[in-house]
Amino acid sequence: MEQTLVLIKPDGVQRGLIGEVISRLERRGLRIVAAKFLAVDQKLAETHYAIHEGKPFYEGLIRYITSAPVMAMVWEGPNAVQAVRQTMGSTRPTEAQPGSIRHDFALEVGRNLTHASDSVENGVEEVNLWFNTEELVNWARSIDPWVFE
Ligand code: D4T
Repeated sequence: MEQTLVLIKPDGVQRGLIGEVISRLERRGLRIVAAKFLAVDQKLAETHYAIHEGKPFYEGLIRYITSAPVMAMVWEGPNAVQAVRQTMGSTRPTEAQPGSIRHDFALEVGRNLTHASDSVENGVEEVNLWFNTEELVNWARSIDPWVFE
């Protein structure tokens, strides 16, 4: 089953939106596999955002993600990467579709509430970066046949 990493970033945590984000992913039909609430250290932040090193927003991005705790989760489902990105909305909240999380709760790209893996390959890599194998729960939901075709 396809898996994706979801982060509720410091602004989402501070604004009390953990429940809202989880609720939307649950309602969509995605299945939660792992979750932990943690303070992100400099090393994890730099590894996670290594691709953006050198860009003008990089320093601010590292300060932001390490500024308060985050809720890190793994979600799975058919086309989980695409489904979760759609539920989050475009990176720039003012370009996000109405009904998406970033449209409904955010205004600025540097305070866009959540992170979600942007490809299946990055999903695998990011899940391995943020979680140990034993933290991933392999389970079947009783409603799975009503959500997964
Ligand atoms: P994340 O990785 O946080 O889910 O965001 P996206 O996958 O949607 O977008 P991204 O990798 O292009 O950007 C990573 C992160 O950097 C912030 N950012 C981005 C910023 O502060 N200013 C910018 O101009 C851009 C492009 C927001 C998300």
